[in-house]
Amino acid sequence: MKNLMLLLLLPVALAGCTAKKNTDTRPNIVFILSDDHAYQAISAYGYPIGQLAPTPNIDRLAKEGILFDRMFVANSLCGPSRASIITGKFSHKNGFKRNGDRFDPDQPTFPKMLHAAGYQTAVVGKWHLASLPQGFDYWCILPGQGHYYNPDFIKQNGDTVRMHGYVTDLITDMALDWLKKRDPDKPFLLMYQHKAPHREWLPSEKYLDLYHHVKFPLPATLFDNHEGMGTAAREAEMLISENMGLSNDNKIDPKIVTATGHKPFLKWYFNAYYNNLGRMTPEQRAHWDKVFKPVNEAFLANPPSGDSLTKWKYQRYMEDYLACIRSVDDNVGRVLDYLKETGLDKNTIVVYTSDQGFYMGEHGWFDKRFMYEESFRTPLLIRYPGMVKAGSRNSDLVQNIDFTPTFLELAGLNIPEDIQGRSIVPLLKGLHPQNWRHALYYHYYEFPGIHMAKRHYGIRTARYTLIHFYNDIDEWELYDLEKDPYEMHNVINDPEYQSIKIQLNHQLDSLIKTYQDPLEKTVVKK
Ligand code: SGN
Ligand code: CA
Repeated sequence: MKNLMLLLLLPVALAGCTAKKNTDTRPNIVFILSDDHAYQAISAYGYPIGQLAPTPNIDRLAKEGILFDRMFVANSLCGPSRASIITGKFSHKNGFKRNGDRFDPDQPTFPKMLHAAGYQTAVVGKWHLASLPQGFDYWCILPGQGHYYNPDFIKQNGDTVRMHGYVTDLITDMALDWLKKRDPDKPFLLMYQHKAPHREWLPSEKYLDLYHHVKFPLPATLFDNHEGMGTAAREAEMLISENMGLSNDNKIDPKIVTATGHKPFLKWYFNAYYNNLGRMTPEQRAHWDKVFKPVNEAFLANPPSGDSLTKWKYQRYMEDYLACIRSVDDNVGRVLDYLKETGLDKNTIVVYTSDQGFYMGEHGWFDKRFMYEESFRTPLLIRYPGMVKAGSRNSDLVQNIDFTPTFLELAGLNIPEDIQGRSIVPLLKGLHPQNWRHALYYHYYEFPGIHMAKRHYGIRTARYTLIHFYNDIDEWELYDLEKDPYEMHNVINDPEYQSIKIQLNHQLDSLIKTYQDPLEKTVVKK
Protein backbone atom coordinates (compact mmCIF):
# COMPACT_ATOMS: atom_id res chain seq x y z
CA MET A 1 0.00 0.00 0.00
CA LYS A 2 2.77 2.37 1.05
CA ASN A 3 4.70 1.52 -2.10
CA LEU A 4 1.65 2.08 -4.21
CA MET A 5 1.16 5.51 -2.68
CA LEU A 6 4.79 6.34 -3.43
CA LEU A 7 4.35 5.24 -7.01
CA LEU A 8 1.22 7.32 -7.35
CA LEU A 9 2.93 10.33 -5.86
CA LEU A 10 6.08 10.03 -7.96
CA PRO A 11 4.73 11.75 -11.08
CA VAL A 12 3.45 14.59 -8.90
CA ALA A 13 6.84 14.94 -7.27
CA LEU A 14 8.60 14.87 -10.65
CA ALA A 15 6.19 17.39 -12.08
CA GLY A 16 6.98 19.54 -9.06
CA CYS A 17 10.70 19.33 -9.87
CA THR A 18 10.18 20.21 -13.50
CA ALA A 19 7.90 23.04 -12.54
CA LYS A 20 10.54 24.36 -10.15
CA LYS A 21 13.13 24.26 -12.94
CA ASN A 22 10.97 26.09 -15.40
CA THR A 23 9.48 28.72 -13.17
CA ASP A 24 12.71 30.50 -12.32
CA THR A 25 13.31 32.09 -15.67
CA ARG A 26 15.20 35.05 -14.31
CA PRO A 27 18.27 35.70 -16.45
CA ASN A 28 21.79 34.72 -15.48
CA ILE A 29 24.44 37.41 -15.43
CA VAL A 30 28.06 37.01 -16.45
CA PHE A 31 29.80 40.27 -15.62
CA ILE A 32 33.25 40.42 -17.22
CA LEU A 33 35.45 43.17 -15.87
CA SER A 34 38.96 43.73 -17.12
CA ASP A 35 41.41 46.16 -15.62
CA ASP A 36 42.58 49.21 -17.58
CA HIS A 37 41.25 47.91 -20.89
CA ALA A 38 41.10 50.85 -23.30
CA TYR A 39 38.20 50.86 -25.76
CA GLN A 40 40.79 51.81 -28.40
CA ALA A 41 42.13 48.27 -27.97
CA ILE A 42 38.88 46.43 -28.72
CA SER A 43 38.55 45.86 -32.44
CA ALA A 44 34.75 46.24 -32.42
CA TYR A 45 35.28 49.91 -31.51
CA GLY A 46 37.07 50.47 -34.80
CA TYR A 47 40.23 52.33 -33.68
CA PRO A 48 43.55 51.55 -35.43
CA ILE A 49 45.09 49.69 -32.47
CA GLY A 50 42.18 47.29 -32.30
CA GLN A 51 42.56 46.51 -36.00
CA LEU A 52 46.20 45.55 -35.54
CA ALA A 53 45.50 43.52 -32.41
CA PRO A 54 42.04 42.06 -32.92
CA THR A 55 39.76 40.87 -30.14
CA PRO A 56 37.47 38.44 -31.99
CA ASN A 57 35.83 36.99 -28.89
CA ILE A 58 35.00 40.26 -27.19
CA ASP A 59 33.77 41.41 -30.58
CA ARG A 60 31.28 38.54 -30.59
CA LEU A 61 29.39 40.43 -27.90
CA ALA A 62 29.09 43.41 -30.21
CA LYS A 63 28.06 41.27 -33.14
CA GLU A 64 25.45 39.39 -31.16
CA GLY A 65 24.54 42.25 -28.85
CA ILE A 66 25.06 45.96 -28.28
CA LEU A 67 28.11 48.21 -28.11
CA PHE A 68 27.98 51.43 -26.09
CA ASP A 69 29.91 54.36 -27.51
CA ARG A 70 29.46 56.68 -24.59
CA MET A 71 30.06 54.63 -21.48
CA PHE A 72 31.88 56.50 -18.72
CA VAL A 73 33.11 55.90 -15.20
CA ALA A 74 32.36 57.90 -12.05
CA ASN A 75 35.96 58.10 -10.81
CA SER A 76 38.63 56.73 -13.12
CA LEU A 77 40.48 54.42 -10.78
CA CYS A 78 40.27 50.74 -9.92
CA GLY A 79 38.90 50.54 -6.37
CA PRO A 80 36.51 53.48 -6.74
CA SER A 81 35.14 52.09 -10.00
CA ARG A 82 34.50 48.70 -8.49
CA ALA A 83 32.75 50.30 -5.54
CA SER A 84 30.55 52.34 -7.92
CA ILE A 85 29.76 49.26 -9.98
CA ILE A 86 28.50 47.17 -7.06
CA THR A 87 26.70 49.98 -5.20
CA GLY A 88 25.29 52.09 -8.04
CA LYS A 89 26.64 55.18 -6.27
CA PHE A 90 29.31 57.83 -6.64
CA SER A 91 32.43 57.61 -4.48
CA HIS A 92 31.23 60.25 -2.00
CA LYS A 93 28.22 58.02 -1.23
CA ASN A 94 29.84 54.58 -1.10
CA GLY A 95 32.85 55.95 0.76
CA PHE A 96 35.55 54.56 -1.56
CA LYS A 97 37.26 57.57 -3.13
CA ARG A 98 40.81 56.47 -3.73
CA ASN A 99 42.81 53.26 -3.93
CA GLY A 100 43.92 52.58 -0.40
CA ASP A 101 40.48 53.28 1.04
CA ARG A 102 38.61 50.33 2.50
CA PHE A 103 35.21 49.43 1.08
CA ASP A 104 32.66 49.11 3.87
CA PRO A 105 31.41 45.61 3.03
CA ASP A 106 28.28 45.99 5.16
CA GLN A 107 26.64 48.41 2.75
CA PRO A 108 24.09 47.23 0.19
CA THR A 109 25.45 45.97 -3.13
CA PHE A 110 23.74 44.40 -6.12
CA PRO A 111 25.43 40.99 -5.62
CA LYS A 112 24.02 40.94 -2.08
CA MET A 113 20.56 41.86 -3.30
CA LEU A 114 20.61 39.22 -6.02
CA HIS A 115 21.86 36.67 -3.53
CA ALA A 116 19.08 37.51 -1.11
CA ALA A 117 16.61 37.08 -3.97
CA GLY A 118 17.77 33.53 -4.66
CA TYR A 119 20.59 34.00 -7.15
CA GLN A 120 23.75 31.95 -6.85
CA THR A 121 26.63 34.38 -6.80
CA ALA A 122 30.37 34.16 -7.35
CA VAL A 123 33.31 36.48 -7.89
CA VAL A 124 36.70 35.36 -9.18
CA GLY A 125 39.79 37.44 -9.89
CA LYS A 126 40.59 41.04 -9.10
CA TRP A 127 38.59 42.64 -6.31
CA HIS A 128 40.81 45.42 -4.94
CA LEU A 129 38.39 46.83 -2.37
CA ALA A 130 40.57 46.08 0.69
CA SER A 131 37.71 44.36 2.54
CA LEU A 132 36.64 40.82 1.61
CA PRO A 133 33.64 40.18 -0.64
CA GLN A 134 30.20 39.78 0.90
CA GLY A 135 27.07 38.43 -0.74
CA PHE A 136 28.79 35.69 -2.72
CA ASP A 137 28.29 31.93 -2.42
CA TYR A 138 31.77 31.54 -3.78
CA TRP A 139 34.73 33.83 -4.14
CA CYS A 140 38.42 33.54 -4.85
CA ILE A 141 40.26 36.83 -5.30
CA LEU A 142 43.68 38.27 -5.99
CA PRO A 143 45.21 40.16 -3.09
CA GLY A 144 45.42 43.83 -4.11
CA GLN A 145 46.65 44.22 -7.69
CA GLY A 146 47.64 40.58 -8.02
CA HIS A 147 50.45 39.17 -10.16
CA TYR A 148 50.61 37.82 -13.71
CA TYR A 149 52.80 34.76 -13.16
CA ASN A 150 52.00 32.15 -10.50
CA PRO A 151 49.74 34.59 -8.66
CA ASP A 152 48.52 34.31 -5.08
CA PHE A 153 44.79 34.05 -4.46
CA ILE A 154 42.82 34.59 -1.27
CA LYS A 155 40.38 31.77 -0.75
CA GLN A 156 37.11 31.88 1.12
CA ASN A 157 38.60 30.14 4.14
CA GLY A 158 41.03 33.03 4.48
CA ASP A 159 44.08 31.15 3.19
CA THR A 160 46.32 32.76 0.63
CA VAL A 161 47.62 30.21 -1.86
CA ARG A 162 50.01 30.54 -4.75
CA MET A 163 48.75 28.95 -7.93
CA HIS A 164 50.86 27.81 -10.83
CA GLY A 165 50.09 29.39 -14.15
CA TYR A 166 49.12 32.63 -15.84
CA VAL A 167 46.65 34.86 -14.06
CA THR A 168 44.15 35.30 -16.92
CA ASP A 169 43.97 31.54 -17.56
CA LEU A 170 43.67 30.74 -13.86
CA ILE A 171 40.81 33.17 -13.26
CA THR A 172 38.97 31.67 -16.23
CA ASP A 173 39.54 28.12 -14.95
CA MET A 174 37.94 29.17 -11.67
CA ALA A 175 35.01 30.81 -13.44
CA LEU A 176 34.36 27.71 -15.56
CA ASP A 177 34.76 25.36 -12.60
CA TRP A 178 32.18 27.30 -10.67
CA LEU A 179 29.78 27.41 -13.62
CA LYS A 180 30.03 23.64 -13.89
CA LYS A 181 29.53 23.05 -10.18
CA ARG A 182 26.67 25.44 -9.52
CA ASP A 183 23.06 24.37 -8.94
CA PRO A 184 21.58 24.32 -12.47
CA ASP A 185 18.09 25.10 -11.17
CA LYS A 186 18.87 28.56 -9.90
CA PRO A 187 19.80 31.71 -11.80
CA PHE A 188 23.34 32.91 -11.22
CA LEU A 189 25.57 35.96 -11.14
CA LEU A 190 29.20 35.40 -12.02
CA MET A 191 31.60 38.32 -11.66
CA TYR A 192 34.62 37.29 -13.73
CA GLN A 193 37.24 39.93 -13.14
CA HIS A 194 40.65 40.05 -14.78
CA LYS A 195 43.85 41.64 -13.62
CA ALA A 196 44.94 42.09 -17.23
CA PRO A 197 45.80 44.34 -18.94
CA HIS A 198 46.91 46.27 -15.85
CA ARG A 199 50.48 47.45 -15.56
CA GLU A 200 53.08 45.97 -15.76
CA TRP A 201 51.74 44.07 -18.78
CA LEU A 202 53.40 40.68 -18.59
CA PRO A 203 52.14 38.60 -21.53
CA SER A 204 51.56 34.87 -21.15
CA GLU A 205 54.24 32.46 -22.31
CA LYS A 206 52.18 31.70 -25.37
CA TYR A 207 52.08 35.33 -26.47
CA LEU A 208 55.39 36.74 -25.26
CA ASP A 209 56.37 38.03 -28.70
CA LEU A 210 52.96 38.01 -30.38
CA TYR A 211 53.20 41.63 -31.49
CA HIS A 212 56.97 42.09 -31.71
CA HIS A 213 56.69 42.23 -35.47
CA VAL A 214 53.78 44.64 -35.69
CA LYS A 215 54.61 48.33 -36.03
CA PHE A 216 52.04 50.33 -34.13
CA PRO A 217 51.19 53.75 -35.56
CA LEU A 218 52.03 56.63 -33.26
CA PRO A 219 49.08 58.43 -31.73
CA ALA A 220 48.62 61.95 -33.13
CA THR A 221 49.21 63.51 -29.71
CA LEU A 222 52.16 61.43 -28.49
CA PHE A 223 54.33 64.54 -28.29
CA ASP A 224 51.66 66.86 -26.87
CA ASN A 225 53.29 69.40 -24.55
CA HIS A 226 49.89 70.15 -22.97
CA GLU A 227 50.26 73.85 -23.71
CA GLY A 228 46.66 74.08 -24.85
CA MET A 229 45.38 72.25 -21.78
CA GLY A 230 46.15 73.28 -18.20
CA THR A 231 48.45 72.92 -15.21
CA ALA A 232 47.00 69.55 -14.19
CA ALA A 233 47.89 67.98 -17.53
CA ARG A 234 51.35 69.53 -17.50
CA GLU A 235 52.15 68.38 -13.97
CA ALA A 236 50.81 64.83 -14.20
CA GLU A 237 53.39 62.07 -13.99
CA MET A 238 52.08 59.65 -16.55
CA LEU A 239 54.24 60.36 -19.55
CA ILE A 240 55.50 57.45 -21.58
CA SER A 241 58.68 59.46 -22.15
CA GLU A 242 59.49 60.19 -18.51
CA ASN A 243 57.34 58.19 -16.13
CA MET A 244 57.04 54.81 -17.81
CA GLY A 245 59.73 52.48 -16.50
CA LEU A 246 62.29 51.01 -18.86
CA SER A 247 62.70 48.05 -16.49
CA ASN A 248 59.33 47.19 -14.94
CA ASP A 249 57.19 48.40 -17.84
CA ASN A 250 59.41 47.91 -20.87
CA LYS A 251 61.22 44.78 -19.62
CA ILE A 252 64.79 46.00 -19.88
CA ASP A 253 67.12 44.54 -17.25
CA PRO A 254 67.96 47.20 -14.63
CA LYS A 255 71.66 46.62 -15.26
CA ILE A 256 71.17 47.57 -18.91
CA VAL A 257 68.98 50.51 -17.95
CA THR A 258 71.84 51.81 -15.81
CA ALA A 259 74.52 50.92 -18.35
CA THR A 260 72.73 53.00 -20.99
CA GLY A 261 72.70 56.02 -18.69
CA HIS A 262 69.11 55.87 -17.47
CA LYS A 263 67.68 56.08 -13.98
CA PRO A 264 64.34 54.65 -12.87
CA PHE A 265 61.73 57.37 -12.47
CA LEU A 266 60.72 55.82 -9.16
CA LYS A 267 63.04 53.73 -7.02
CA TRP A 268 60.74 50.72 -6.88
CA TYR A 269 60.72 50.33 -10.67
CA PHE A 270 63.85 48.11 -10.55
CA ASN A 271 62.46 46.02 -7.71
CA ALA A 272 59.19 45.55 -9.55
CA TYR A 273 61.13 44.11 -12.50
CA TYR A 274 62.96 41.65 -10.25
CA ASN A 275 59.82 40.73 -8.32
CA ASN A 276 57.75 40.04 -11.42
CA LEU A 277 60.42 37.87 -13.00
CA GLY A 278 61.27 36.33 -9.66
CA ARG A 279 57.84 34.69 -9.50
CA MET A 280 58.48 32.62 -12.59
CA THR A 281 59.49 28.94 -12.55
CA PRO A 282 62.84 28.18 -14.21
CA GLU A 283 60.95 26.95 -17.30
CA GLN A 284 58.83 30.11 -17.53
CA ARG A 285 61.92 32.21 -16.97
CA ALA A 286 63.85 30.40 -19.67
CA HIS A 287 61.01 31.04 -22.08
CA TRP A 288 60.88 34.69 -21.08
CA ASP A 289 64.63 35.14 -21.49
CA LYS A 290 64.55 33.57 -24.92
CA VAL A 291 62.21 36.33 -26.06
CA PHE A 292 63.47 39.26 -24.02
CA LYS A 293 67.24 38.69 -24.19
CA PRO A 294 67.40 39.78 -27.84
CA VAL A 295 65.20 42.80 -27.01
CA ASN A 296 67.63 43.75 -24.23
CA GLU A 297 70.69 43.16 -26.39
CA ALA A 298 69.31 45.32 -29.18
CA PHE A 299 68.55 48.09 -26.69
CA LEU A 300 72.08 47.92 -25.29
CA ALA A 301 73.71 47.82 -28.72
CA ASN A 302 71.82 50.82 -29.98
CA PRO A 303 70.20 52.73 -27.12
CA PRO A 304 67.59 55.16 -28.40
CA SER A 305 67.31 58.61 -26.89
CA GLY A 306 65.06 61.67 -27.00
CA ASP A 307 61.97 61.28 -29.19
CA SER A 308 63.27 57.99 -30.55
CA LEU A 309 63.30 56.60 -27.04
CA THR A 310 59.68 57.70 -26.52
CA LYS A 311 58.71 56.01 -29.77
CA TRP A 312 60.60 52.89 -28.78
CA LYS A 313 58.86 52.83 -25.38
CA TYR A 314 55.48 53.34 -27.00
CA GLN A 315 56.05 50.40 -29.33
CA ARG A 316 57.19 48.16 -26.42
CA TYR A 317 54.19 49.30 -24.37
CA MET A 318 51.77 48.40 -27.15
CA GLU A 319 53.39 45.00 -27.72
CA ASP A 320 52.99 43.89 -24.12
CA TYR A 321 49.69 45.57 -23.32
CA LEU A 322 48.02 44.11 -26.39
CA ALA A 323 49.52 40.66 -25.87
CA CYS A 324 47.94 40.65 -22.39
CA ILE A 325 44.62 41.52 -24.02
CA ARG A 326 44.98 38.64 -26.44
CA SER A 327 44.90 36.25 -23.46
CA VAL A 328 41.87 38.03 -22.06
CA ASP A 329 40.15 37.67 -25.40
CA ASP A 330 41.01 33.95 -25.73
CA ASN A 331 39.68 33.33 -22.26
CA VAL A 332 36.49 35.30 -22.83
CA GLY A 333 36.09 32.99 -25.82
CA ARG A 334 36.35 29.95 -23.53
CA VAL A 335 33.54 31.28 -21.36
CA LEU A 336 31.34 32.24 -24.31
CA ASP A 337 31.89 28.78 -25.83
CA TYR A 338 30.86 27.15 -22.58
CA LEU A 339 27.68 29.21 -22.41
CA LYS A 340 26.88 28.23 -25.97
CA GLU A 341 27.61 24.52 -25.56
CA THR A 342 25.36 24.34 -22.53
CA GLY A 343 22.58 26.44 -24.06
CA LEU A 344 23.01 28.90 -21.20
CA ASP A 345 23.74 31.68 -23.69
CA LYS A 346 20.05 32.15 -24.45
CA ASN A 347 19.08 33.34 -20.99
CA THR A 348 22.38 34.86 -19.89
CA ILE A 349 23.29 38.52 -19.97
CA VAL A 350 26.97 38.81 -20.77
CA VAL A 351 28.56 42.16 -20.01
CA TYR A 352 32.10 43.15 -20.95
CA THR A 353 33.51 46.32 -19.45
CA SER A 354 36.59 47.71 -17.73
CA ASP A 355 37.17 49.57 -14.47
CA GLN A 356 38.21 52.59 -16.56
CA GLY A 357 39.73 53.54 -19.85
CA PHE A 358 43.44 53.99 -20.44
CA TYR A 359 45.74 56.28 -22.39
CA MET A 360 47.34 54.54 -25.34
CA GLY A 361 49.84 57.34 -25.79
CA GLU A 362 47.25 60.09 -26.25
CA HIS A 363 48.70 63.32 -24.78
CA GLY A 364 51.93 61.31 -24.44
CA TRP A 365 50.41 59.31 -21.57
CA PHE A 366 49.73 55.92 -20.15
CA ASP A 367 47.52 55.41 -17.03
CA LYS A 368 44.11 57.02 -16.42
CA ARG A 369 42.50 59.13 -13.61
CA PHE A 370 41.68 62.18 -15.72
CA MET A 371 38.33 63.23 -17.06
CA TYR A 372 39.95 63.63 -20.47
CA GLU A 373 38.20 61.23 -22.79
CA GLU A 374 40.38 58.14 -23.06
CA SER A 375 40.40 57.34 -19.35
CA PHE A 376 36.94 58.67 -18.49
CA ARG A 377 35.35 56.56 -21.21
CA THR A 378 35.47 52.79 -21.01
CA PRO A 379 34.27 49.89 -23.14
CA LEU A 380 30.81 48.39 -22.68
CA LEU A 381 29.43 45.51 -24.70
CA ILE A 382 26.35 43.54 -23.71
CA ARG A 383 24.78 40.42 -25.16
CA TYR A 384 21.32 39.34 -24.08
CA PRO A 385 19.51 37.62 -26.94
CA GLY A 386 16.10 37.87 -25.30
CA MET A 387 16.22 41.65 -25.24
CA VAL A 388 19.06 43.09 -27.28
CA LYS A 389 19.04 43.26 -31.04
CA ALA A 390 22.22 41.75 -32.48
CA GLY A 391 24.70 44.25 -33.87
CA SER A 392 23.22 47.36 -32.24
CA ARG A 393 25.16 50.42 -31.16
CA ASN A 394 24.18 53.06 -28.63
CA SER A 395 25.50 56.58 -28.08
CA ASP A 396 23.51 57.62 -25.02
CA LEU A 397 25.41 58.74 -21.95
CA VAL A 398 25.78 55.79 -19.60
CA GLN A 399 27.95 55.37 -16.54
CA ASN A 400 29.23 52.59 -14.30
CA ILE A 401 26.77 53.57 -11.54
CA ASP A 402 24.11 52.21 -13.93
CA PHE A 403 25.09 48.54 -13.54
CA THR A 404 23.45 48.04 -10.16
CA PRO A 405 19.99 49.34 -11.12
CA THR A 406 20.19 47.56 -14.48
CA PHE A 407 20.94 44.17 -12.95
CA LEU A 408 18.27 44.66 -10.28
CA GLU A 409 15.67 45.44 -12.91
CA LEU A 410 16.71 42.51 -15.09
CA ALA A 411 16.35 40.23 -12.07
CA GLY A 412 12.90 41.65 -11.39
CA LEU A 413 13.89 43.41 -8.17
CA ASN A 414 13.02 46.87 -6.92
CA ILE A 415 15.64 49.57 -7.26
CA PRO A 416 16.29 51.23 -3.89
CA GLU A 417 15.74 54.99 -3.92
CA ASP A 418 19.23 55.95 -2.85
CA ILE A 419 20.81 54.34 -5.91
CA GLN A 420 22.24 57.06 -8.10
CA GLY A 421 22.56 55.25 -11.40
CA ARG A 422 19.78 54.55 -13.86
CA SER A 423 18.74 51.23 -15.31
CA ILE A 424 19.81 50.97 -18.94
CA VAL A 425 17.17 48.32 -19.66
CA PRO A 426 15.29 50.71 -22.00
CA LEU A 427 18.51 51.25 -23.96
CA LEU A 428 19.06 47.50 -24.15
CA LYS A 429 15.62 47.27 -25.70
CA GLY A 430 16.68 49.76 -28.35
CA LEU A 431 14.67 52.64 -26.92
CA HIS A 432 15.90 56.19 -26.41
CA PRO A 433 13.71 57.58 -23.62
CA GLN A 434 13.14 61.34 -23.89
CA ASN A 435 14.05 61.84 -20.27
CA TRP A 436 17.37 60.01 -20.54
CA ARG A 437 20.23 61.95 -18.93
CA HIS A 438 21.85 64.74 -20.94
CA ALA A 439 24.90 65.06 -18.73
CA LEU A 440 27.21 62.98 -16.55
CA TYR A 441 28.98 63.84 -13.33
CA TYR A 442 32.56 62.89 -12.45
CA HIS A 443 34.78 63.30 -9.39
CA TYR A 444 38.40 62.15 -8.93
CA TYR A 445 40.19 62.42 -5.57
CA GLU A 446 43.51 60.56 -5.45
CA PHE A 447 45.97 63.43 -5.13
CA PRO A 448 48.71 63.66 -4.11
CA GLY A 449 49.54 60.14 -5.16
CA ILE A 450 51.16 58.06 -7.87
CA HIS A 451 50.95 59.78 -11.29
CA MET A 452 50.04 63.08 -9.62
CA ALA A 453 46.72 63.69 -11.38
CA LYS A 454 45.17 66.59 -9.53
CA ARG A 455 41.73 66.41 -7.92
CA HIS A 456 38.89 67.39 -10.14
CA TYR A 457 35.20 67.10 -10.78
CA GLY A 458 33.15 68.05 -13.78
CA ILE A 459 30.40 67.49 -16.26
CA ARG A 460 30.26 65.73 -19.62
CA THR A 461 27.49 66.25 -22.14
CA ALA A 462 27.29 64.68 -25.58
CA ARG A 463 29.49 67.49 -26.87
CA TYR A 464 31.38 69.20 -24.03
CA THR A 465 33.56 68.42 -21.04
CA LEU A 466 33.86 71.04 -18.29
CA ILE A 467 36.37 70.29 -15.54
CA HIS A 468 37.29 72.03 -12.31
CA PHE A 469 40.72 71.16 -10.93
CA TYR A 470 40.89 72.01 -7.26
CA ASN A 471 42.80 71.35 -4.03
CA ASP A 472 46.29 72.71 -4.80
CA ILE A 473 45.07 74.69 -7.81
CA ASP A 474 41.84 76.35 -8.92
CA GLU A 475 41.55 75.92 -12.68
CA TRP A 476 38.68 75.32 -15.04
CA GLU A 477 38.96 73.65 -18.42
CA LEU A 478 36.41 73.36 -21.18
CA TYR A 479 36.67 71.16 -24.27
CA ASP A 480 34.47 71.06 -27.32
CA LEU A 481 34.75 67.42 -28.31
CA GLU A 482 33.02 67.96 -31.60
CA LYS A 483 35.60 70.47 -32.81
CA ASP A 484 38.48 69.20 -30.73
CA PRO A 485 38.15 65.42 -30.25
CA TYR A 486 41.73 65.13 -28.95
CA GLU A 487 41.08 67.76 -26.26
CA MET A 488 44.08 69.88 -27.14
CA HIS A 489 42.41 73.27 -26.73
CA ASN A 490 40.97 74.41 -23.46
CA VAL A 491 38.41 77.03 -24.52
CA ILE A 492 37.43 78.18 -21.04
CA ASN A 493 38.51 81.76 -21.82
CA ASP A 494 37.37 81.81 -25.42
CA PRO A 495 34.66 84.50 -25.80
CA GLU A 496 32.78 82.25 -28.22
CA TYR A 497 32.15 79.72 -25.50
CA GLN A 498 31.00 82.00 -22.70
CA SER A 499 27.30 81.19 -22.94
CA ILE A 500 28.05 77.44 -23.19
CA LYS A 501 30.26 77.78 -20.14
CA ILE A 502 27.48 79.44 -18.12
CA GLN A 503 24.98 76.82 -19.18
CA LEU A 504 27.32 73.93 -18.34
CA ASN A 505 28.07 75.52 -14.98
CA HIS A 506 24.38 75.56 -14.15
CA GLN A 507 24.03 71.96 -15.21
CA LEU A 508 27.05 71.04 -13.14
CA ASP A 509 25.61 72.74 -10.05
CA SER A 510 22.41 70.87 -10.47
CA LEU A 511 24.24 67.51 -10.80
CA ILE A 512 26.19 68.26 -7.64
CA LYS A 513 22.88 68.89 -5.89
CA THR A 514 21.15 65.86 -7.33
CA TYR A 515 23.99 63.55 -6.40
CA GLN A 516 24.53 65.33 -3.08
CA ASP A 517 28.27 65.69 -3.46
CA PRO A 518 29.46 67.81 -0.54
CA LEU A 519 32.61 68.66 -2.57
CA GLU A 520 35.73 68.96 -0.52
CA LYS A 521 35.98 72.62 0.30
CA THR A 522 39.70 72.70 -0.11
CA VAL A 523 39.87 74.90 -3.16
CA VAL A 524 42.79 77.29 -2.92
CA LYS A 525 41.95 80.58 -4.61
CA LYS A 526 44.96 82.13 -6.21
C1 SGN B 1 49.62 50.79 -9.44
C2 SGN B 1 50.27 51.11 -10.77
C3 SGN B 1 49.90 52.51 -11.19
C4 SGN B 1 48.39 52.59 -11.27
C5 SGN B 1 47.79 52.22 -9.93
C6 SGN B 1 46.28 52.21 -9.89
N1 SGN B 1 51.67 50.93 -10.69
O1 SGN B 1 50.11 51.61 -8.44
O2 SGN B 1 50.47 52.78 -12.44
O3 SGN B 1 47.95 53.88 -11.63
O4 SGN B 1 48.22 50.92 -9.57
O5 SGN B 1 45.77 51.30 -10.83
S1 SGN B 1 52.23 49.39 -10.78
O6 SGN B 1 53.42 49.42 -11.59
O7 SGN B 1 52.51 48.99 -9.43
O8 SGN B 1 51.22 48.56 -11.36
S2 SGN B 1 44.35 50.73 -10.58
O9 SGN B 1 43.87 50.19 -11.85
O10 SGN B 1 44.47 49.70 -9.60
O11 SGN B 1 43.51 51.84 -10.15
CA1 CA C 1 42.20 49.76 -13.35
